[in-house]
Amino acid sequence: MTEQQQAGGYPRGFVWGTATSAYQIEGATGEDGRGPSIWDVFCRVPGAVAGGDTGEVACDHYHRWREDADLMTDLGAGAYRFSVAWPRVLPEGSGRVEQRGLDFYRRLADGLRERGIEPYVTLYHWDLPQALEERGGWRDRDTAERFADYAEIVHDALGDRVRNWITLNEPYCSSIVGYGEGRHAPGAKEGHGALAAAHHLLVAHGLAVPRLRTRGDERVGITINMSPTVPATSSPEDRAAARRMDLLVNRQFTEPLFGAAYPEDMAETFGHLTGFSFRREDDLKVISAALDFLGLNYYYRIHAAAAPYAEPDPARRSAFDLGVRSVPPEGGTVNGLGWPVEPDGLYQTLTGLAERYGEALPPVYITENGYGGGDELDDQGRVAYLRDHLAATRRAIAGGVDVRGYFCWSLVDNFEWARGYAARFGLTHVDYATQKRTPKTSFHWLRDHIASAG
Ligand code: GBH
Repeated sequence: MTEQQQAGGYPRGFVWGTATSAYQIEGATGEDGRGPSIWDVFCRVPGAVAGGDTGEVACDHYHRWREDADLMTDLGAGAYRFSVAWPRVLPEGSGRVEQRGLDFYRRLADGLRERGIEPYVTLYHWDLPQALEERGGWRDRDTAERFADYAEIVHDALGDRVRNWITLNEPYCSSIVGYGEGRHAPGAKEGHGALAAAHHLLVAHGLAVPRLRTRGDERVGITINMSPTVPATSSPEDRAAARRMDLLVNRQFTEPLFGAAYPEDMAETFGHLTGFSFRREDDLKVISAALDFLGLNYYYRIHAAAAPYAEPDPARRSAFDLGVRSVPPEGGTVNGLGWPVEPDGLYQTLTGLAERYGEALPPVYITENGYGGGDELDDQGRVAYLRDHLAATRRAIAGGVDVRGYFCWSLVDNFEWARGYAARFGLTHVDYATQKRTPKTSFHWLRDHIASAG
């Protein structure tokens, strides 16, 4: 072990934390002047969310955040990644600022710092103000400009107490799942619109970067989700399918960010969706602004096989409809939601990023990784998941990848988007009837692991 490495195989100063997002935990959606977001609206669409669940109350974190911060202290975490709800700060998306919304996050950041916990603030975790969606949402370039304004407003209010900034969480989900697959808000199934959304999210990120750097001591990054794609067989058809999926989920985002280029197979894969008229000449320069870190969310690997397109007419196809079917390996381990458990995919993602982008890749923080299950307290599946993904992380570090931190998703069970409250990712169980928090076995396991890592 080198001098830089401490006991347990983690580098000196390695950051340990948990992650959450505003709509998934805060509740209090009608309080202190908050405006509606696309998720408030989407949750009311019949059949959109399992059980008809909504984020109206969620974990009531808006009122119980002190108790949740105490849980972080018990865990021994030195950092916490949370998101700011855009519609709390700007109820109409732009224009009038709601001071009470900003005050909540100032109190939260102060409460964390009093406990020795460093805030990592995500500015956008999917809760677009509904007013902006009504003007086109992420299909429209104007939303990117509005995001940069919003970023500056939050930075002005919190910049004296927050140093680590994450512009976006998972632009793949906000664009392709929201505007292409339609399983997330705003529930659209579009081709061109979903690709435009992906592009405008990247532009929004790039425009916000300089607006978050006005003090000089900030560290600015973006969080993307990555899923390595593996062809189900070695047939040329399955290999081509895996490559299309890799473009959709991964390279569409990493290439502009770290390679300052659009992937060469964009036209071949998406050309039928009426082209790329949303691109402007200087966009790549904006998008590829140098970053202080990359936030990586890793959950699973995708095993891809060629399949018939859902929509035969290419002109009417959604961006998600790529002639690919996901075929998890038979007999493989899965989590409680049926997602493949493949820690090697995390190692592969980390080493693959370092190989592909070299010096252009900033230090990496794993900003989410976790296990979805049911309401068990003795969550051995989650313990094994964390143990094995942390081992994969140490292996990547030993192999030379600059990984600086690990944030477990999630601190508490919460509103799991289209799956509602039935799917649970927490280290801490939440009884939604009483809001009682109970640390699970995995909480104690991670606490001991953090303590022994020093
Ligand atoms: C993250 O997304 C989110 O950032 C976080 O808010 C969320 O709570 C967490 O993961 C856990 O899901 O439902 O089987 O069809 C992770 C990326 C992309 C994973 C969409 C789930 C759908 C798989 N997600 N994907 S499935």
